[in-house]
Amino acid sequence: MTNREHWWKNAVIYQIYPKSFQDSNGDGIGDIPGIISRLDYLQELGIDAIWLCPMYRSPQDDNGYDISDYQDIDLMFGTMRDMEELIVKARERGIRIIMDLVLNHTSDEHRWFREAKKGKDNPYHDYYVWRDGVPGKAPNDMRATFGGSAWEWVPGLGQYYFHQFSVRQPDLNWDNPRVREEIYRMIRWWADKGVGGFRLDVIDQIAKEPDLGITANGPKLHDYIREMSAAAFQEGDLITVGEAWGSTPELAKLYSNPDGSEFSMVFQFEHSGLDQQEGKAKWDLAPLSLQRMKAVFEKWQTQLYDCGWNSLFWNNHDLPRIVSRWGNDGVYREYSAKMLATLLHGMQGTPYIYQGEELGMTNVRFAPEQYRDIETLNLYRERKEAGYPEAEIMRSIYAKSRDNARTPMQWDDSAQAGFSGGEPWIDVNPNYRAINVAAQRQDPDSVFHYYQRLIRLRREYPVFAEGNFRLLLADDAQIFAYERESETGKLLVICNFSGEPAECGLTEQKQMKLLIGNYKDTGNARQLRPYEAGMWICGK
Ligand code: TEU
Ligand code: CA
Repeated sequence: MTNREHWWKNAVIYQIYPKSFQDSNGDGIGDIPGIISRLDYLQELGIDAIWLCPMYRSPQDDNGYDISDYQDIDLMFGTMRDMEELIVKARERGIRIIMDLVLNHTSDEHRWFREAKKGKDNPYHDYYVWRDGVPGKAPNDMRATFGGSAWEWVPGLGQYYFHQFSVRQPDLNWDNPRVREEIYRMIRWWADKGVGGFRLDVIDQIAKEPDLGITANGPKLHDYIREMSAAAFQEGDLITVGEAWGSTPELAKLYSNPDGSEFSMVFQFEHSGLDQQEGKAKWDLAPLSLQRMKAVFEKWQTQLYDCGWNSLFWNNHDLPRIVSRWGNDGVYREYSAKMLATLLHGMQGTPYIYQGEELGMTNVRFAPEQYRDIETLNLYRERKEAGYPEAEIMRSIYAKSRDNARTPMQWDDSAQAGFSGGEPWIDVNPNYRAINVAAQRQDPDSVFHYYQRLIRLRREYPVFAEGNFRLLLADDAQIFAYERESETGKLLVICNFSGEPAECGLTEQKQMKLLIGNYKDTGNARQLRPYEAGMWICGK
C-alpha cells in the first residue's frame, strides 16, 4: 500500500480514559454504556478512531494496566456484550475502536501468575521472570517505575519475581514461546471481534534482560515484534501503535517500517521530557526551551519522512494537560490551546486528541488526599520520607501528576460536570462551570470548534499527510514556524509560542490562503499577538 492508502495515515484518533469519560449508572466510574451515549459527540468532532485505555478485568492497581483476564471486560465498565455493541455502534458512525494491549506484564491476580506462584514446576511458572535468592537481598538494584525495588520476594518459592511497574504488575517472560503464542491467540480473538487496531503498552520493554540491567530495547525486541506482527496483525488494515518511551528515530524506523513488518506507527515521547532536569525524574522541573523543542520536532519530522510514521500528541493519560503545561491556562487559555493544536496538527503523522484536550481542559491543584494515581501517591510518600519540603513536592505534582489528565470529562455545568449522577472516583476539576462541552458546542469560536476544523482540514488537503517538513526561524525564541511541501501544495504554519507579542520576519503568507487562525483577523497584524497561530496554503 502506498502512503495514502492506509486509512490511518489520514486519520485523527481520539483517546478515551474510560474511567473518567462518562458514567451511565451513577457509581462514579465511567463505563461502556457511557461511551456509547457519547458517540454522537465524537462523530460531531469528526474523529476516525477511538483508542480505549484498558477495560479488561483488572483489580485496578494501576487503573486497568494490571490485567487479570485479557478476554473479559471488568464489571465496573460493563460486559463483553457492551463492548461488542460499542464496536458496532462506533463502526456505524465511521469510527474504529483501538484496544490497548498491555503485554509487558499482567496483574498479580491473573490466573497465570496465581499458578506460577504455586511452584517451580507449575506449567505457568516460566510465564514470569524469576530469580533464586535470599530474603532481603534482591538479585540486583534495579528500580521499578512506580518506586521501590523491581524485585519482589515470594517466600513460598524462595524466589524473586521481576516487575518493572508496581509490585502487582509482574513482568511476563517473553522468552517463553508459550507466552508469546497465548498472547497472539488472544490478539486474534480481539481482531475477530472487529476492532480496528491495537495500541501496545510499553512495548519497548517486553524483551528485558534483568541480569544485564536492561529494561527497554532488549536484544530480542524486534524479533518478538516481527513475530507478533506476522502472527496477529497483518490481516486487514489494522492500525498498530507501539508505545516506546525510549525510541530514537533509528529505532522508530524499525517499529514503523513501511513494509508493515512491525507496527503502523510509533508513539514516542522525546518532546515530553523537555521540561525536566537532565538525567533526573519528570518531577524535577526545568523551564522549557522553545529552541530545543523545535529541534526535537524537526529531527523526528525530517528523519521519519518516507521511511516511518509517527504519532502526534501533546497529551495522554500519563501526561499533564498541555494548555497548563506549555500554553497559558489563565487569560490566554483559548488562544494558547488553539495555538498548540495548530502547531501539532500541521505536522506529518497521525494526530491524537486526548479527551478534554478539545475543550482546553486544564491541570488541577488537588489536596494530597484527592490524588488517586499510584505513581503520584508513591512519589508523595517517597519524597516526604526523603525530607523534601511539602511545597516543593506539591509543585511537582501540580505540574506533572498523571491525575491532571484523569479528572472527569467536563460535559456541562451541572453537578459533577455531567460526568456522573453519583460521587466520581476522582474529583471534578472545579473549573467545569466555565470549561465544558455544552458551552463550547454553542460557541462557534470555541476550542472545540477549532479542533473540529483542524480535523476537517487534514482530510481535505493531502499535504498534511504527504508533505515534507522544513523548520523556519530555528533560532527564534518565541515563534515556531514551519512549512510542508508535497506535489499538491505547500502549507505554512506560524505560531507565537509565547504570551508576548512577537515580530515575525516571514512574508510568504501574504501570497497564500489562510486556512485557519486563532484570532479573528489572523494574518493582518504586523506583529503576532500572544499565542497567535495560523495555517496558510497554496495549491490544493
Ligand atoms: O506507560 C508507560 C510508562 O513508562 C509510564 O509508566 C511512565 O513512566 C509514567 O506514566 C510517567 O509518568 C504505560 C501506560 O501508559 C501507563 O498508564 C501505565 O501505568 C504503564 O504503562 C504500565 O502499564
Ligand atoms: Ca459506571
